[in-house]
Amino acid sequence: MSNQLNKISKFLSYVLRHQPEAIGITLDSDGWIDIDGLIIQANQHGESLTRELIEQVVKTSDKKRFTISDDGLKIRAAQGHSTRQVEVNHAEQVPPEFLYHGTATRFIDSIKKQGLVAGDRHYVHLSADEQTAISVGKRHGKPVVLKIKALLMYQQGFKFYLADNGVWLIKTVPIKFLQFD
Ligand code: HQG
Repeated sequence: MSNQLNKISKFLSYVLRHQPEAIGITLDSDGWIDIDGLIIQANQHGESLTRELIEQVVKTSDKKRFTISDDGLKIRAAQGHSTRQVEVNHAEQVPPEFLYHGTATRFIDSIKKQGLVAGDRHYVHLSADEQTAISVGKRHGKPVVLKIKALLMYQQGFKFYLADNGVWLIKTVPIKFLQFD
């Protein structure tokens, strides 16, 4: 992805996940915003945005971070929200037997005490494969992958959600469902 598109991707993450109010937009409760309205507000706040640029970012995003609605009128972040404006109605799904969480070794002591917690985000993010988990963990330091007994959790009443882009979401993972080796 070019520098220009990368910058726009960061801007879209910022306003669609975290601070829509920074450019005076309001997301609906599922996280959607009208693309034309977003472009007008972004330009008024010094971010030169066009429909073509948005479409290129959506198409080339390595993690499929953003979704354009079927009618082409709206956009939202697929997952990763922290703003209170949004509680995306992600699809509830039965998880596979195991899911993975990539983190950094420096967090392990705390995770062993508290389990996995969502922190600033609405959900803990889990991956279906270990490779993705490693790259997520690397963002924070020396990566380590935790294996989660997902199906067992589900059978015990925990709800799992699958975001538009294949990321698994859950509110919390208690220690007893985590495998550290
Ligand atoms: C850790 C990226 C201490 C947790 C990725 C993680 C993902 C604890 C960090 C998405 C803890 C939070 C999410 C505890 C959890 N004590 N640390 N009890 N419980 N943690 O960035 O999962 O590029 O909020 O292990 O690809 O790293 O944004 O979450 O290391 O999909 O599109 O607290 O973000 O996508 O960090 O990443 P984050 P994450 P984007």
